[in-house]
Amino acid sequence: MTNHQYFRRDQDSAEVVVLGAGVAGLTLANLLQAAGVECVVLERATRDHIQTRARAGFLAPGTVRALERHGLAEGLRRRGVPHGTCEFRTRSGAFRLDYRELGRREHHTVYPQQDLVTDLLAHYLAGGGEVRFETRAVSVDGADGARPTVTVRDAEGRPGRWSARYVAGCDGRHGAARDSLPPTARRHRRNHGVTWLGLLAEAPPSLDAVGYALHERGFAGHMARTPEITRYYLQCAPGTPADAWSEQRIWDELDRRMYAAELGPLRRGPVVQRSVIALESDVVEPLRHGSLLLAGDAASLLSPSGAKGANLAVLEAELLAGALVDDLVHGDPAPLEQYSRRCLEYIWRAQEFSHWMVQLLHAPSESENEASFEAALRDARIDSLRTSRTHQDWFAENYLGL
Ligand code: RFL
Repeated sequence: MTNHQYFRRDQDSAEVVVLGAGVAGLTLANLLQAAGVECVVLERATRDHIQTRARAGFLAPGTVRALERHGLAEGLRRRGVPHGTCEFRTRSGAFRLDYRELGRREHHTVYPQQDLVTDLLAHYLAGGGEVRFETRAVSVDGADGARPTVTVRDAEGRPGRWSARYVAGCDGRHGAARDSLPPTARRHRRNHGVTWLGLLAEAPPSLDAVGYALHERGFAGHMARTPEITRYYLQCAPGTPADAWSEQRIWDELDRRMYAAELGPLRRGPVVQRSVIALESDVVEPLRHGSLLLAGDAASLLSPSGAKGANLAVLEAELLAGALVDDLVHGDPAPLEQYSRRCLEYIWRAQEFSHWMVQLLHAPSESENEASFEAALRDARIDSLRTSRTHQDWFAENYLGL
């Protein structure tokens, strides 16, 4: 279908219009499709873009189980790699937490987010699902009525309109769903005052663990993605442009902060992707505004320190799909009425842990006077994690759970 044909009608319609073909939107669309609910996904980007956008990689056991329940885990079962160890490096040395043996004795599955998105998309399309790429939602109107509408623009800027019974805002933190919220919506925010340079290197992992390095020059992180690709993070000054550091400087700084002189050098390779990530968190409350419902990053943004965002997106999509099916197929509106409250419980638990991780990994301080106090608190926290089995069990349970 050409774009011309696509926009020929004044208004298209579907039972549920899903904004965004990310983890949340595609999980939801698959579940609705399986239950026979008519839906369409509107996605701003191209198919190629969403299938190559590297982000998360650590899937929690509950996420894997949820995807398995719905027959969406074939790819990650085949290519995902179990992972259950993290290593903390500080100026007093390194210690490992084999979290597979702690808490509930579960592990992560490392599977790149773009591969999960590719699988979810292929499954949805194979079942006859419809995704309109290069279709940007501009606004959602009439959410307080029975037929909300979504105004869209195609790649050439031509307008169109969709009407629906429900609109699922799964279009992330800068999407149209958030922009269309009524003034009664609350937004709880936190700027952690920390910035990371996020790097993807064509280099094999340098350790068989997630590496968290706490250094007086700032945090450095190491996370395996595939046998050939490793994600690194380097804390940098707020406002640093992504291309400010040369590759040489990046690797030298990573070596320094990861105590390579004492613990062994990192395996270097070309840096193939960089982004600047300001660590921010927020929560929208409530997640339902009439017939507009939020899920994923549109509902709540988590700092990537806790590796929770993609996992929450799957959990919320599953809850939302169940509630929409109950309403639209079984005529029971109660689960949809409880959707926001149920999600917010999970969201705040995840926020609490992510916030704890931010404080563990950094010693941010506005004031020179308090910097040494915060640094000492952080050392005490790390020491407790190193020595207390109770603390380690708590960590494992929260690191893996939702
Ligand atoms: P997504 O994946 O951003 O998808 C939203 C989709 O909506 C589209 N869109 C629009 N479409 C139509 N109209 C509009 N107006 C639109 N505006 C946007 C976008 O193109 C996109 O396709 O959100 P979703 O589905 O809510 O999923 C959330 C996750 O992507 C996110 O929470 C995670 O990536 C967070 N995260 C991690 N989470 C984990 O669980 N484990 C990790 O290891 C992990 N690592 C990370 C991360 C996030 C990172 N970034 C982005 C800072 C590492 C990094 C570097």
